Amino acid sequence: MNELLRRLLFLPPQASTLARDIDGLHYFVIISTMLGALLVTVVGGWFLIRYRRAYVDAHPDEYDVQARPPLWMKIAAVGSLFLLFVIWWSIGIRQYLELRVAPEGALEIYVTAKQWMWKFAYPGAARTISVLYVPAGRPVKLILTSRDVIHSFYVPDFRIKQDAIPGRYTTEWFEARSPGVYEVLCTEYCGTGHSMMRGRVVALDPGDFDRWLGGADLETPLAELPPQQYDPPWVVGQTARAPEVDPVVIGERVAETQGCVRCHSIDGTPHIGPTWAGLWGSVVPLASGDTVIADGAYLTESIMDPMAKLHRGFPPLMPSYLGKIRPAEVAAILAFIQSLRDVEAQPAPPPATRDGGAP
Ligand code: HEC
Ligand SMILES: [Cu+2]
Repeated sequence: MNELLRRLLFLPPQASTLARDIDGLHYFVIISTMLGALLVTVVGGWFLIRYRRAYVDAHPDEYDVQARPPLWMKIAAVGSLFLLFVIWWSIGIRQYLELRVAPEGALEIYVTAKQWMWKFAYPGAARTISVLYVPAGRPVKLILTSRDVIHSFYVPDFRIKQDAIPGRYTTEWFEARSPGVYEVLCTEYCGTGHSMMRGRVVALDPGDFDRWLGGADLETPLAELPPQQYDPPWVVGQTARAPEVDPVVIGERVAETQGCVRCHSIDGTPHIGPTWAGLWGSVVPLASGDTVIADGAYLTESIMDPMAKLHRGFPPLMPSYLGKIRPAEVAAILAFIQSLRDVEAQPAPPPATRDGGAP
């Protein structure tokens, strides 16, 4: 019955312990409204025929136009509506409490939403981005907040959805029934990147999860994930493994998430801003006529206060990132730019010809 209705309503798999109860309520609401609609239709139809004008006119003596419904009928009508309310309310409050109150001893994971990604912090020092690792068969409590606007953490397969609100902590909990990969969506419109604000819950075998939290390698389960759907975790701290804390890799990732690469090329092709290929250590001609060596100090200044020194031949389009990226991220970007030191740069076209013809 459950499975039939689930398929009939095109609901996703019931992958959490709560999912079935929530679907049960869903079925109850749908079935009772359908029965209600059916009742109204049948009674209305019967009235339509039984009391049609031609019949009533032909049999005036059969009708008492003064008739009023007896008291018992009024009480029954009001009473059954009230009963319906009480039944729904008691089912609802039970499920609400079950949904809201995490069981004792649930694993607590902090979730920070920001435009446009999810960050997860586990007990200990483990951190991941976009991919939430949890043990299957154990309750997990999420404590959510947002760094910017309202987002909403939604896992359709688990039937859980909760807003993440800046300056506030909200919670939700779930227990994945079995190991697997489940989709995470943001369901609060949060800006231009909203539709890309996706993630995954990877429910691991509890033993695997403990090993992962302890810093062990997890090649097998992760390798099974479809590659195009899987966003590799950025793990720092206790569970850090060499390739993931390589600042060059992090820098490249930050440059992508922050949108730097929309204006800066990394392969030397001309773009809106100066290419990063071969930039590190080069002599930069400035709009003021001076030159400057592109070292860490100059590059940091260019990111935080881009108007202070303008690269000659480029429009003053670069936005300031002061307060928008953390010092560690700046350092990672610098490491990334440094790694592009030996990439051959092509001469940047003067702005006037940029629209005129392809170089
Ligand atoms: C809207 C386009 C745009 C975006 C986005 C952008 N930049 Fe720029 N950037 C420019 C332009 C144009 C210049 C050249 C003018 C200037 O020096 O301010 C520049 C200059 C720079 C320079 C100095 C390079 C030089 O040759 O003088 C650095 C370093 C830099 N950007 C880093 C970044 C980083 C890091 C990000 C992302 C966090 C970023 N930019 C995002 C347009 C952009
Ligand atoms: Cu969002």
